[in-house]
Amino acid sequence: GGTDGPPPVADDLILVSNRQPYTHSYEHDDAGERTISVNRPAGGLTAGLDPVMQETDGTWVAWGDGEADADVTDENGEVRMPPESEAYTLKRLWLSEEEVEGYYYGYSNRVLWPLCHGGTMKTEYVERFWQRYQQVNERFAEAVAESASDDPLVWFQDYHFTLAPRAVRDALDDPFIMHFWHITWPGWDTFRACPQGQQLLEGLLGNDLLGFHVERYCENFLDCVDRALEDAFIDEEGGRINYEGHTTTVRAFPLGIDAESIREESAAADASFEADIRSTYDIGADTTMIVGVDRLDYTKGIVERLEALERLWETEPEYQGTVTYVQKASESRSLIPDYQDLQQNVRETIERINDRFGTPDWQPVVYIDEFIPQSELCGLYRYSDVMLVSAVRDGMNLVAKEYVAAQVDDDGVLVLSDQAGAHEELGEHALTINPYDTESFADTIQQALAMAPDERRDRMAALREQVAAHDLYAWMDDVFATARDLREQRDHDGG
Ligand code: GDG
Repeated sequence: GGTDGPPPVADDLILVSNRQPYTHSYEHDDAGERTISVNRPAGGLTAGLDPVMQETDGTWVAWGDGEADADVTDENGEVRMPPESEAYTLKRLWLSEEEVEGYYYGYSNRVLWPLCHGGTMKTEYVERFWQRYQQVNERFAEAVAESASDDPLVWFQDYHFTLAPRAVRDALDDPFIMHFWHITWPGWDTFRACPQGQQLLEGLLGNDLLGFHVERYCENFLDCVDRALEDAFIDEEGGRINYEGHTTTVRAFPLGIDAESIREESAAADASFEADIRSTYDIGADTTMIVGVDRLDYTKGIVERLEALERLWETEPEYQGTVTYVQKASESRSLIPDYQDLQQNVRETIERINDRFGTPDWQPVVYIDEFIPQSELCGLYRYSDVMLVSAVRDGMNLVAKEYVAAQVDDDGVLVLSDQAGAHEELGEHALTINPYDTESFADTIQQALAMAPDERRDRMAALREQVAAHDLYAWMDDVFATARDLREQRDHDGG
């Protein structure tokens, strides 16, 4: 094709994600009148994709929830968003209680989530989970097909939609479909335990482009396809799979963050903000602050981290009374028993540590379980001397990157698990740990606490450069440029 300037992302972009960018809720004003208010995307990928959608006048398909959501949509579940510009269509799908239980809590989070993170012992192959997962994927695929024009670019997000890409391909005439997989892809020896493995792979091979965070997940995926699907042709070097006459390109696109906005919010959090945090959580002015920020999930290695800290306070008593660990943990998927067990385990471990070492003037571990606004989170990052990321397995881990972007004074130290995708990019300048190796993890925390200011600055400056250069917008450019190339190639090769 011709090259006159950057082509638009797509004329007809259809984005599909489980979570929606905007939710509606009822409020009561002073006069007692019921009004509907809109909640906007708080940050991360959703906030980043919203302006892309506004630019392209596409459709965003997602799970709509609640009466206020239903109140503002038409009979097709559609509403123009955002309210002030009505730039694109948000298409909401209503899920029944059974669908939510089976598709979301069931197959997505009790099968695919543990399976992909290597936890085959946590997977629960309940027949109705799978049935409802198939049913909901079918419904999302139908919604996409209804919204599509002649030449759509369909973009699926994450593991909730393994089957929909193939269904969309079957329903439309040569659509361009891509998918970004936000979690790890396991090796064959783990994946082969899944009874629905073949259908999952076939569903994903409905895509033209399939993205993962890092190269290793791409390799794992190719290997799984190679072993599970006899008729697949694999070009390992080019990352291409041909299956039943259709080609899927598999590529690594490490997701970045909006580093600039984190930097700004962090810079805006001044010394009085630090004093506020310390007084709110009763942390002495001279006490060193270590921080951890996670969704309360068994993949994040929270208990492993607490055990390493316990060992540090035990073997290096000079850190008793001088170092406090702040754990920000947001409750997540708490209808699932494994998550309830984790919550209890985390609380008990913290109590044990605080009982063991705590004094009237010093609490070793501070636990924050309420959601905090982005600006406060950035302040917490900035004024924490050390961040611990100890995931036992994690697709990327954006928290590690956010901490880096918030170090406007270049004086924090990142301790990072080699089991997180982020380690591929940040491992060289962070301090690496294996979350299961408690003794050496504790030593590494000590190394972080004792690091000379020069070394801290050098390491953090290198990390900040990396995170800023590979931010969310660079990621989007890369994804869309690849899609554009593949579409052009497809049009050139002819159908
Ligand atoms: C999946 C993959 C991959 C948390 N608490 C608060 C808050 N957060 C924000 C963080 C961060 C996000 O939530 C968590 O993202 P992570 O990447 O750390 O982890 P997952 O939720 O497991 O995400 C992961 C990611 O998808 C993207 O592809 O990196 O590997 O598992 O942005 O800041 N934000 C605010 N208040 C909180 O209390 N404002």
